[in-house]
Amino acid sequence: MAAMVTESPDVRVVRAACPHDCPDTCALQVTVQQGRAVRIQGDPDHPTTHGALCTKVSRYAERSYHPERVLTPLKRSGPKGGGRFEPVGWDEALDAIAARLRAIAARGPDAAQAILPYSYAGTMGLVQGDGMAARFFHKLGASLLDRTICSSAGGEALAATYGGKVGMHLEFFAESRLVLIWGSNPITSSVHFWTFAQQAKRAGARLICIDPRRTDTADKCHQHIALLPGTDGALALGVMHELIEHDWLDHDYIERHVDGWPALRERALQWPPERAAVVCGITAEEVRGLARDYGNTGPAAIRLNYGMQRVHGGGNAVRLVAMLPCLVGAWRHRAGGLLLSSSGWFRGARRDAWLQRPDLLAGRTPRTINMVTIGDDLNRESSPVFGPRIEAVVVYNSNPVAVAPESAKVARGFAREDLFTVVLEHFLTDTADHADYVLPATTQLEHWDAHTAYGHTYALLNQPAIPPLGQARSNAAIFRALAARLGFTEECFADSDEAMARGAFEADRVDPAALREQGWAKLKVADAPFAGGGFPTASGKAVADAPGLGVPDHVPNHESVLSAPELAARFPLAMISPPARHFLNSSFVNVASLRAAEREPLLEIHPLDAAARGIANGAVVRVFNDRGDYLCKAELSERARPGVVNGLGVWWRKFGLAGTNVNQLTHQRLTDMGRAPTFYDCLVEVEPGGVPA
Ligand SMILES: Nc1nc2c(c(=O)[nH]1)N[C@H]1C(S)=C(S)[C@@H](COP(=O)(O)OP(=O)(O)OC[C@H]3O[C@@H](n4cnc5c(=O)[nH]c(N)nc54)[C@H](O)[C@@H]3O)O[C@H]1N2
Ligand SMILES: Nc1nc2c(c(=O)[nH]1)N[C@H]1C(S)=C(S)[C@@H](COP(=O)(O)OP(=O)(O)OC[C@H]3O[C@@H](n4cnc5c(=O)[nH]c(N)nc54)[C@H](O)[C@@H]3O)O[C@H]1N2
Ligand SMILES: [Mo]
Repeated sequence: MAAMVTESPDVRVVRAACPHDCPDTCALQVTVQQGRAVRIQGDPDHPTTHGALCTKVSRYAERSYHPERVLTPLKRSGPKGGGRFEPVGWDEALDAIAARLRAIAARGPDAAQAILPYSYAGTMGLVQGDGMAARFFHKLGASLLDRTICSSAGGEALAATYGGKVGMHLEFFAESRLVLIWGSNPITSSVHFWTFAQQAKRAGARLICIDPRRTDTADKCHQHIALLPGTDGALALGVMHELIEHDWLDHDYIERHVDGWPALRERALQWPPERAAVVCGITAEEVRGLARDYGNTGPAAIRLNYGMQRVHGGGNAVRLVAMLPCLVGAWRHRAGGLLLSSSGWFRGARRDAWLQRPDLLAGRTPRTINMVTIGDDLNRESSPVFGPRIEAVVVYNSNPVAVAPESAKVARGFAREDLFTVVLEHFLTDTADHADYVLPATTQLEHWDAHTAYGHTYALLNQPAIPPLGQARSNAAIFRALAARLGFTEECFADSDEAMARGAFEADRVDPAALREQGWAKLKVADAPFAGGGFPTASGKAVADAPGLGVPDHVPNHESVLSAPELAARFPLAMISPPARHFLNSSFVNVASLRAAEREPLLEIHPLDAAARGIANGAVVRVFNDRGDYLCKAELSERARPGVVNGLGVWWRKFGLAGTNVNQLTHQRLTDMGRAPTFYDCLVEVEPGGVPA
């Protein structure tokens, strides 16, 4: 077995993979001394990890050995939502959970739909994510979950344009001459991309950041275009207008490899820079300058990220930006093109049907619940349209009470006395506080897994470094035990975690020997995958005018000064809530060293907006709209542009000054494509004061 890099009687190094929801998916080396994981490092040989880790994951041991880890099954001992529990044995907990699920499912042919699994990307592992869990819920006939909370607007837009979530190789950004960092803050949220961008910069490339917030990344680029949230589609159209006017187009590439350009060209001609500038809240010269740079500097690469698609028009905006590299022929070069996600390259390499076994539905078609609207859906009664009221929720790899929009409704739903809630967790999160049973889950140091990535093209294997702490069990082990109690006899319910991890990939696409020996294996993807077209669409061309969708356009926010003037009269500030550097969504908020680095929940507000409201730096402010209020500290800062406030990070509600976080203010309306959330499409007002509860 090649699990170890080096071995001595009491020190060994185990090859692992970072489980977190991040484009970088790092290859890890875990040093274990006398049975304890003492150091987590990046694999120096892995081409994109290159031996470096982010601050958060270099503290992964601190998180795993955290004194507040849940290490035994817990049963609720106080009022619902109160977070009071008593330890119980595994058998007692599993018997009670199985009995409750069985009773619901036994009521009739489709009755199991009243059970909802709720999960996202606490781990991105194929085994501890939707592996054994998916098999279990498919067999049970539970409601299906539309897993939309992050990337589905952009994902569907890429699929409509390129035929899948495919793009440039991360490594080749180092050779680009112009890098647009668009809706992305890589110094915070994908630091390994930033390494390649810096290499390009040192070699003379120009870096332009397109982001409403002046992020730490924006500070280090040559130019920052601080557009209003949700206006990227207008900016892309303005740029296209200039590419056409000045004939900075690659006609040959367009002719051969783009479908529907004439119709998009007509649309773009309606967007002179002056029009785009008004919508974007920037100058026409900024639009012209961006087009001039993009039309005349090659190879040009766009690092698009999901930050720009969390608004009503997110899908259309991604379709528009994704057309840009086709118009200038940037795809001809390996250092040109665009990267939003690389996960589509793994299509066919991952053995999804074997891992998840959708065939266990056996012809049943349970309803699908959108995870974004969990706030409304938990509070719905049975109806012919909705189906049965949700009676049981099993949460794993997610913290919906903190991360889902409009959290007052989410918390109210989870506080329902008649709802049966099971949460598989490492910690007593805001969601776990609402459970009837909390089941202790293992961390990545304690279980097997297999990983794909969405920011590079390497598959990874995670080997356990230490045995499970306390009584923790892996998600897969927990669902295996529940399956046994429910009498599920299919052989797949006996597969071990290790067997699932080792069997996760097609051997002809992901080299099993490389996975075994070095912990990772590269997919075969051409260096310049679309140099000669060959997009994975039906026509093999990039699609500008898609059947059923038409030509993309700028779609205004649900909530903005231009699109909702009456609402804006009461709530004139646009709020975005991008990631905090030392947290990962709501993970790591309880790691003392990382929380200390983020200090406290805060709102960045431009000094002019603060002065107009009598708000002093460091003052407690009330941020509010019709959905609720959020108390935090004001930080007067030019990181916020006038008219836009930045409420960073996803804090746990219980660490908030008044028991809420930014999602108290966000709403459940969806994007134009992909049924996704619109976290950054949100109007608020801010006032001084508000006494912390
Ligand atoms: N440290 C840290 N790293 C993370 C995460 C985290 O929470 N913390 N989250 C992880 C997850 S889940 C994901 S999905 C990935 C990527 O997650 P993303 O949310 O794409 O993260 P960022 O790269 O920070 O990009 C968001 C940037 O978009 C900007 N933005 C907001 N609205 C708009 C807009 O309308 N237009 C434009 N152009 N920009 C806008 C924000 O100000 C922010 O700087 O990162 C992952 N990495
Ligand atoms: N306002 C606002 N809200 C947002 C965002 C934003 O930018 N602004 N970002 C959104 C985005 S991009 C995303 S992806 C979502 C993320 O939402 P989630 O996927 O819910 O992410 P986390 O908040 O990190 O919660 C993951 C939980 O899984 C647990 N976990 C980790 N590993 C395991 C395991 O192996 N087993 C079990 N049982 N549990 C495990 C962790 O302890 C953690 O509590 O949040 C979204 N919410
Ligand atoms: Mo995400």
